Amino acid sequence: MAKDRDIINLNKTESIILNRVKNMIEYVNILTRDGKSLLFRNYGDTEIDRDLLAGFLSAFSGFIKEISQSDIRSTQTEDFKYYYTILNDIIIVVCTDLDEKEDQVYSKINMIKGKFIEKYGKLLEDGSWAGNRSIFADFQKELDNILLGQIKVSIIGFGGVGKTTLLHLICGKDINLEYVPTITADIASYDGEELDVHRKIVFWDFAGQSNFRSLWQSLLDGTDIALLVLDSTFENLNSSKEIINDILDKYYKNTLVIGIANKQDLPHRLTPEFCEKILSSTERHPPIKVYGMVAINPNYREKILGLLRDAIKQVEAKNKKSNNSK
Ligand SMILES: Nc1nc2c(ncn2[C@@H]2O[C@H](COP(=O)(O)OP(=O)(O)OP(=O)(O)O)[C@@H](O)[C@H]2O)c(=O)[nH]1
Ligand SMILES: [Mg+2]
Repeated sequence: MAKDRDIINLNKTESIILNRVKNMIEYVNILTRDGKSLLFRNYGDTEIDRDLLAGFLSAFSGFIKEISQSDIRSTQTEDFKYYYTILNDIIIVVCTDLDEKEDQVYSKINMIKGKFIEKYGKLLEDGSWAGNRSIFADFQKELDNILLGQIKVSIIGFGGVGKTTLLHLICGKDINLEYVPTITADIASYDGEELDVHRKIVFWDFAGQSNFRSLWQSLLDGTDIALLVLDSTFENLNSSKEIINDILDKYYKNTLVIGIANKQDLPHRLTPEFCEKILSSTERHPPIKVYGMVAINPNYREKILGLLRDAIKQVEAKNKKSNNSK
């Protein structure tokens, strides 16, 4: 667990390319040779025709004899394409839209296969598996990581507003009261379990000092959720509107932005409601919601985790909808 929470400087991890291929996988079914489903995961919004699926599965016994362990085969119906491959006594079926690119599906199936072997290969090979399906339940998370990719959360805002402190609060790390300005950006990879997601979450903590601002637009690329952190002063609120006007509204119109009115413990701070009023006068729909925060206070951890949980649900629901309306 600890290794998932390490914060790494971006410079060392420039080679990380976030894997975000538009998801056109309808579902994944992992089953035994005799057609018993071990794990079924639906990624599309399409109602699965269970009868069709059952008929299709029963036909598998015929196909299976012909394929070897390294093969991936496919067959298609009017609406969907079914890819299948075997691993000892296990069959992996991936159902996709007809227009999903074959080489991408192949590479995902190979990743699924590799992960499956890593986790269960020994067990299946030495014959000690007694038919208990529940051991495959935690493979859901691996599937989600492979098929949906990671969730990118960008933490933006001007220098000293508390972005790094907020990241530490989220990750459950010790809070440093001394201000150490971030250089370029830091990335923290976070296991999503605490946030009820089966995907890995990657936080990008931007450097807010003025000499790094020219990087923001490109660093935001691929962001699912942007946390715009304010220090809740009037001056900062006004200049943060520029981040919305000049970058977010121009280049990331569809990215979910959440305002964090930080430093609420200090005197004469603007309320989150006031900040929300000012920020919502920009062109965004839905308007930006703003929440009060004290990032140096560990009691606020549950609050920020709750906000992230809701935001991720919102993003996942939106992704499903847009996949479905193509
Ligand atoms: N009183 C108070 N201080 C805070 C709060 N959040 C952060 N700070 C302090 O504000 C200072 C700056 O915090 P950082 O988290 O480093 O700010 P940052 O936004 O990451 O700054 P850059 O990396 O330069 O962009 C630190 O001294 C923090 O301890 C808060 O909620 N209340
Ligand atoms: Mg910082």
